[in-house]
Amino acid sequence: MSENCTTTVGSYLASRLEEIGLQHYFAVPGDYNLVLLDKLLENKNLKMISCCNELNAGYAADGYCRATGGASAVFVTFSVGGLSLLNAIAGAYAEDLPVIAVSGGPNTNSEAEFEMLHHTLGALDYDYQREIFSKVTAEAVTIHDPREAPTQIDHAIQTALRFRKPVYIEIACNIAAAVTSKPNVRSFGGPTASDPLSLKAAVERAAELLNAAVKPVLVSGVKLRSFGAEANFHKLADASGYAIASMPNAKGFFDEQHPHFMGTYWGPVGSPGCGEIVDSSDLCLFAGPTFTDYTTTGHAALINPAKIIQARPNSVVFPNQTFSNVKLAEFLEQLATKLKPNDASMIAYKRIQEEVTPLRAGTPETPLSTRQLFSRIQQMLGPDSTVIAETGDSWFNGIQLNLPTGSRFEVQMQYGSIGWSVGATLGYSVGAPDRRPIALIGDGSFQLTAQEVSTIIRYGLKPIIFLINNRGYTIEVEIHDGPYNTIKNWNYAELVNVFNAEDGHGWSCKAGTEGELDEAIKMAVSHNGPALIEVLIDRDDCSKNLLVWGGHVAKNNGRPPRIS
Ligand code: DPX
Ligand code: MG
Repeated sequence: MSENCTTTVGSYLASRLEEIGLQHYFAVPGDYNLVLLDKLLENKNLKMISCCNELNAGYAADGYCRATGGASAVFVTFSVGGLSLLNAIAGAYAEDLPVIAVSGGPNTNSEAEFEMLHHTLGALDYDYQREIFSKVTAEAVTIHDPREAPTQIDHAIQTALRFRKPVYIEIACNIAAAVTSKPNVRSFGGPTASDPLSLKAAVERAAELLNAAVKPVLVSGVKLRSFGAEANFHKLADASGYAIASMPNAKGFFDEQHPHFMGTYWGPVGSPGCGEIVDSSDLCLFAGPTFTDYTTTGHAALINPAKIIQARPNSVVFPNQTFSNVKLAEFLEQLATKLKPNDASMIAYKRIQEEVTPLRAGTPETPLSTRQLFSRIQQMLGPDSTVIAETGDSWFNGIQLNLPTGSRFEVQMQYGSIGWSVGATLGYSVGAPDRRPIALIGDGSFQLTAQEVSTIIRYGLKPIIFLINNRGYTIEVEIHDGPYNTIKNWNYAELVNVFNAEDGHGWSCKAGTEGELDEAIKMAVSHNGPALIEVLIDRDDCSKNLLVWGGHVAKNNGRPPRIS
């Protein structure tokens, strides 16, 4: 190869990451990826964010995808790093986030020489990490031959962007600096287009049924964002005049200030009046839904397959007909041009809509309750806020917030891995520097990934973290209680000083009363750096919705085995 058309494998990957819009990547070093990291550092348009551990780096990459709407990348060493990263990548798979997971790998000579290696299982197996990752990614490749690197890297990146799923790239440690072709001009498209015939037929069928329905309703689902269909869902909402609901894991994808927005459709724990209108509708279009035990409150939501149309990322499913290869965004956009406006469901909702009475604050000395905490958080929200709600009671309280136009909401409801939000808050803050994340994190969840607050401090990011100290795994208490739901208490607020050490600018305090909380919020909002408020909440203080939801989920988990 002549000099001007060559580069190294590591630099090739860096250039492609830059090309698809990344400005940062998350990394933990180890001897199998050090040369690769050297090559990445040579690219001055990409910034390395060094994390405390690989799981958190993976969660940060998840948060970065959510913030930018694009891909992210995370770099780890072999096995000890990779297998620690695995859970976060499984989460990204479940949540449709294109995280590019890159691991250093054994020297290409090791296999040929039957060499036993450190950090491995102590067996002559060099492929197990790729095999394991192949279960939680859309593509998993190992690069051993630098001449193949461009094809393998491009294919993996294209797969991540097209299918909105993570991919795994393993680069042998002696290949990262090996010579390969420079990246050549090409495009990396997102999801492919629909089959035109199928799209047309699906749109016509949907329009025919919806235009004939008496009280049609629209519900937004979680796949809308990953598959680039949020804007077209808004177009459809405007064109149809129907009442609109959001599924809980799609909160924030549809403007909650839209005049036709009813609230969250979540079975018995949904917004008052909303479930009644959806369930009594004669035809409901769900756009990008997932009907799981969690999103349907243990299947207590009355989803009647005979009365719904499901627009999925790649197909449209009618009560007794399916159209394949129809892309969600295209379907919604075309349907918007074909619907007759019909506000019958909205009129019905208005008749039963409940007035929201604002909660009156107590005295400054009143011990803090979850309700008062969330009424204060409600007042903090503006168009540049993003609420990041960890698994736990934060889901139920967070989902009840009324989001102003522009504000966003993040939840990992499909995967629900506690500790996610600390890393995700880091990655989100890096990916969206103009927004101010407000993270709602329970004490139990925080204990899994707490050290990543140190990285938030290290890079001078500015999230506000509410650390909700209710002395236990309260959501589990409501599903099924036992001694395992009590956790060791920590002085959470003091951790910020531990992580600040000599050069950090994190701020923190504890708040046990309403007055202390008001003071703490003022300080946190004006602090030009990360802030953590540890709020002291009674162990039994949880939202009514958690109690109801926990009962339904427990019943669903408790179904007896079918032994014939
Ligand atoms: C567990 C959950 O303190 O929140 O509001 O007190 O419930 P609440 P905390 O953060 O506790 C969370 C806890 C233990 N789930 O109640 S939701 C099981 C679980 C999980 N993910 C992982 N391990 C265990 N969801 C990684
Ligand atoms: Mg707790």
